[in-house]
Amino acid sequence: MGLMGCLLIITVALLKGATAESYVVGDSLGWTVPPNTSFYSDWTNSKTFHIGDEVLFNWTGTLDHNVAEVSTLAEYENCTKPGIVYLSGYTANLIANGSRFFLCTVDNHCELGMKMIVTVGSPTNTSSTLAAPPPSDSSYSAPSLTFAGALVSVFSLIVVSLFNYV
Ligand SMILES: [Cu+2]
Repeated sequence: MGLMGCLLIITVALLKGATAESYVVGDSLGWTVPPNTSFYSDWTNSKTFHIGDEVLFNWTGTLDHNVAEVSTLAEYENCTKPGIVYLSGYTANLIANGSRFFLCTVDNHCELGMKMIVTVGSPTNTSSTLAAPPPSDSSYSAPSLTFAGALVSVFSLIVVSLFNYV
């Protein structure tokens, strides 16, 4: 692959990084009882979520699973079952900084690791077990988006310069 090809890929990767992402939870496994209890935390740890991204919960066998959201880490750790559950195809839109706690309420799936914390920015609602995060500032997202835009602009300039050089 030539230099031009490399530069093109780099440019595309950078532009992609600056736009909202849509993630399929668990990738090819989907949302199901995982092979091990750290599967979904490993999955979220491999991602960096931003405001505007969305996570899509997909599984086969409509009533075999569901997705529900609890509001605190304690509820999450206790596998609390809220009244509202969603079916396959549910999309959670990440519209604010903080942590969101998802789990399946079918049987003991949650205890088996079918649970997931999605965090945008600094963790929140993580009272006891995790270190207390600094107070989150709702205006923080604006400068970070601007920064991402600036970063892309700078890299675009570099890429254009390199193209001229080639
Ligand atoms: Cu389940």
